[in-house]
Amino acid sequence: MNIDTAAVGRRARASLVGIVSGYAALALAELVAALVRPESGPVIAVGGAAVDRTPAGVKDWAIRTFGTSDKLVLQAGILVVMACLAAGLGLLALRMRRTAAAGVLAFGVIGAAAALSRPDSDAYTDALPSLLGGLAGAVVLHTLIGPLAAHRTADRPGSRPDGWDRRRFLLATGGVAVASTGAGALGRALTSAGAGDAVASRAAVVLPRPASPAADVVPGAAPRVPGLSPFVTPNRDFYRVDTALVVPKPTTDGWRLRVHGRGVRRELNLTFDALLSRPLVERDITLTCVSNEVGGPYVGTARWLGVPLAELLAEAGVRPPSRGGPADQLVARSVDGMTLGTPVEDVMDGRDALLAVGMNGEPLPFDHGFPVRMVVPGLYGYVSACKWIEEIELTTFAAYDPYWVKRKWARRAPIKTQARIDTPKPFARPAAGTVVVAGVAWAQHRGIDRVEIRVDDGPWRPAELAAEHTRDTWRQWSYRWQATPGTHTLTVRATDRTGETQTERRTRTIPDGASGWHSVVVTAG
Ligand SMILES: Nc1nc2c(c(=O)[nH]1)N[C@H]1C(S)=C(S)[C@@H](COP(=O)(O)O)O[C@H]1N2
Ligand SMILES: [Mo]
Repeated sequence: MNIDTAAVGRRARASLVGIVSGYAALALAELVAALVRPESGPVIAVGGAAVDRTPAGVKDWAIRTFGTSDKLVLQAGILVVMACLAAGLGLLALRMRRTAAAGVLAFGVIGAAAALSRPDSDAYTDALPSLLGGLAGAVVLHTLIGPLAAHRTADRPGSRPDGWDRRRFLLATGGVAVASTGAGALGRALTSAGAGDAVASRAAVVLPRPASPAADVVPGAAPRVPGLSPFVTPNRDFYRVDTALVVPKPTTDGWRLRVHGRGVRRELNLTFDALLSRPLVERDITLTCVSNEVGGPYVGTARWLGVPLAELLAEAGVRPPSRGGPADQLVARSVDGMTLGTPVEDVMDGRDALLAVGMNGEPLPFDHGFPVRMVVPGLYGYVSACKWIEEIELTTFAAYDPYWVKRKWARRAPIKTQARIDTPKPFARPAAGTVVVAGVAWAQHRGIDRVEIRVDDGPWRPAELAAEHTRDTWRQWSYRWQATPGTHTLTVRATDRTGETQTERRTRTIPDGASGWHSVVVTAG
């Protein structure tokens, strides 16, 4: 067989030209995005648009499978797909130079459309990075492919002679790659300089002392059992769930909170300083994500410092529906365009609904909503815990569906009572004899009354409950198990203060949170 090595080499070079064109497009887009708005760059725009359109089930799977690195996996995936498409366009360019260049431009148009479709996009300039990047990529492809394409048609009159210069090809291609890297790096540098302002802004925040401090967590509420989650979750370990591919980095200077809508008699427009100058309260509250599977990790407790939201609403003239107010839904909007809807009644019923500025003694971390977020005890995060908040609109459930509700999640979602076994871990091999089984149980704002353990199909036995800190926090429990050699299934269930015991029925997380009992299988030996 006779392999045409020249043809193979030409195709390889054409693919390379395609990839370099794509790279040039992305790099220039990155630079333009740094000047326009970092989130308007094509990878973030396409990734974000994909997140917006992902069916709830797939998103749930992604969160489950990749955890907090789901976003990195998504971006890496986009880059791999783009590289393949670019190589394909390079090959196509050998035969159809103009069509392939138009293809690169078309991807720029798709990126621009994605950028404009994002909820946080409010200016047509968001289309610029992808459009200019696409244009640059098209020009690069058209130019670099020229000599390679000419080779094919060298016998046609007027075209370049055969034997196109390898050195010139490498110089041109390498030159474009180097220039692109420079443009991309400049873009990155500009973007992180912008983020630097936010870092300085956060570092400059001095949190006032609370007018109403949280009670100390008594030792009885936080027993020391190896393997048991700490009662207060450190910020660095606190779960993070959001749609933001680029963590928003607002500065306190530019931040305002607008409160408006139905039943608002006096609109509010608060600065960060105005918020901090109000009497602050400090509360320990356990947050839970509706995407948390039975036994899952998306739950944590923090000491929040913030402004009571009900007081602020009352000042604006808002009344809850039970006192004749016309709005039953509070829609919180973040700087990245997220919308979360919370029952006005819940926020104003006396519970510690907060506009939080502090988390475990420091200003909110960027990942957790700096400078201000909402926290409402008893409600899943997606219906209450708006991070990077900048607007509160009073409306009705009938008039408006926020982001997750548009995607088939429930309008109202109080947290379901749950218990989790932290230790022993699944498939652990403890020594037979006394094994301490321990974990956490939560039923925020109702309180946990009882936790029971079952070994295999035996009877339910009461676990030892740690003291209750507040009914808005989880409660720790433990159980001294006399393990006999062999493989056993440990199952836990909790009963909340309304007297309701967790149902055994396992449900998916969609539409309003998973139910069912957590169990682990261990082998004692
Ligand atoms: N702006 C914004 N706020 C948001 C979200 C989001 O995607 N964007 N996700 C919500 C969800 S689903 C949860 S569970 C909590 C998680 O808060 P955490 O990341 O600080 O743990 O934030 C909520 N607030
Ligand atoms: Mo969530």
